[in-house]
Amino acid sequence: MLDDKVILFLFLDVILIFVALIYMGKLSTLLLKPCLLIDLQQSILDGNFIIMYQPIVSTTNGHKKNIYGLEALIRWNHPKIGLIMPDEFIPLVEKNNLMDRLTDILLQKTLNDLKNNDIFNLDKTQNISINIPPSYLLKSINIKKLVLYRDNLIKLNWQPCIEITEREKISEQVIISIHYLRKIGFKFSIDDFGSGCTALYLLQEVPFDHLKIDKRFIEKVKNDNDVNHIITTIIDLSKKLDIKPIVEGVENRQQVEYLKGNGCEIYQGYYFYKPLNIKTAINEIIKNK
Ligand code: G
Ligand code: MN
Repeated sequence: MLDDKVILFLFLDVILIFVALIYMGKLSTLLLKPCLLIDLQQSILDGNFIIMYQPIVSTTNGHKKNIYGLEALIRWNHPKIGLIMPDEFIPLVEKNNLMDRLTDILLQKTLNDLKNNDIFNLDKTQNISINIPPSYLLKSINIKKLVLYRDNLIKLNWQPCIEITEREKISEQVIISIHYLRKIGFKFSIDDFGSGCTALYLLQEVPFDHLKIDKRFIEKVKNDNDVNHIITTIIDLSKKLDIKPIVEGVENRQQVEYLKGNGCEIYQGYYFYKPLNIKTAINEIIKNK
């Protein structure tokens, strides 16, 4: 028989675990996990997602914050948990074949935001980057939708750029779609470069406009004396291929110094801007024009 003291200790242990989970912000997600798929399906029907816009910054003309474009980033606005980051819910979306539906929501909401916050008084076209998984480009219906989005975005003075993630393999059919979409006016970035399934030959097959160097490489640069052969080699390679590199996840001045020293000119990361709501993002573009 367990005596009272042991029971009390066990009880305290359980409480401690709960406190630790609450502290780590994991409890709500864990308790709700079994319902998450149902909630996700419902949220997709209801469009319970919001789009944040992270400025991408160029230092080509010496300005500290010359905005080069915005990346549209989706967040799940869960009715009970609140905002959930893509890293936490995209695996569930992928596992349940809901990626096309989510991409439709991302495109639709981004277009709506840009329609409702126009930039007509700016004389320059701005870049809008949208994350699209390779599998989306396999279906002709999706290509037709993208053509319409291109028309609408260009009318609003936005140059659409598709960020193709390399989490999935990029098949021959996807390469054909990329060539077509590029021909009709989309720009293309290869996203999270170096972290996924990219075969180097792809850089030869597809004329990408940008190569986004994954933030995991940048994390390693702690000061401007750190030598990161992978970053410098990727920058060299992309320049030789005439693809402009964009460095993701820049969080401090030392990283910028180091990257500038190695010839990088376009950056994205908390050091410059966190993801912003559409109004703030557009205000920043106007302020920096
Ligand atoms: O894979 P992709 O590049 O689309 O991912 C962008 C994600 O990275 C976004 O969710 C964004 O919030 C996050 N992010 C953007 N800038 C930084 C940064 O400087 N540091 C970290 N850790 N994450 C960032
Ligand atoms: Mn991206």
